[in-house]
Amino acid sequence: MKVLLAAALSLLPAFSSAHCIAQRVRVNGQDNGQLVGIRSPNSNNPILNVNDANFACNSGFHTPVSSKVIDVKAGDKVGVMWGHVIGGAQSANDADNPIAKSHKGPTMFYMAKVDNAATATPSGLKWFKVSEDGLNGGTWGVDHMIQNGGWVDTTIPTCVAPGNYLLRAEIIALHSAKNQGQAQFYVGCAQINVSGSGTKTGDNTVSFPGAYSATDPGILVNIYGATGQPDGGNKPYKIPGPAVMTC
Ligand SMILES: [Cu+2]
Repeated sequence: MKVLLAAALSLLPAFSSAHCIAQRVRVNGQDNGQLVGIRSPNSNNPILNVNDANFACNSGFHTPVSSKVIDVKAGDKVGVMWGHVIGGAQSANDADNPIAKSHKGPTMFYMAKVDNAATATPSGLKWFKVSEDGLNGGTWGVDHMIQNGGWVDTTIPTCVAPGNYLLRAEIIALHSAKNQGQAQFYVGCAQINVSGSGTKTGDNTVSFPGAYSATDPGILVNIYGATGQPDGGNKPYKIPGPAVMTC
């Protein structure tokens, strides 16, 4: 009985306390504040189905959803902050904030042109990839996110046309991804208004859902090498989705 209880307790973090939520937006390092200009879900549970109808921007939002559209200039550095729960840490010295260290995987940003970023419906949009951080020398995008206190930054391409966009921040946690349907997708969408003199509204655009398959090599993948370390077995990791847009 005692052994069973200990076993059950040791499993608990895997179920209840390891996930994360995108919840803040900063522009050139300036934080706009919690839940401002971003659609953040109440639940930190990941999406597991690549064909989920809400794969673009998640669902179950903390309400009211912010009506703020954040002004940025093409070329600005825009960051999204991830945290274990809304507010960041769930408790003092929360080892799973911003996310459990086991949750190795890539971080990415996509953008999609919309008429009004505060009200736009995320399904049916044409998304282009702005940046990605996969596996380099044993270090994952998620490791960088943890090192940066939950923040991941991207640069708005200088050639992007002025107007409203949804900026889609994504993390894929691959610790269980050797089994199909067990890669964990974390998503949040920032609401931004880009100014500048660019003309492009995307390259290599994709749909969400639709861009990913459950058997993509970067989604159905064993990230553990022969020594049991999450180093991708020293093989290159193929980040899902299209090529990053270039100006
Ligand atoms: Cu998790």
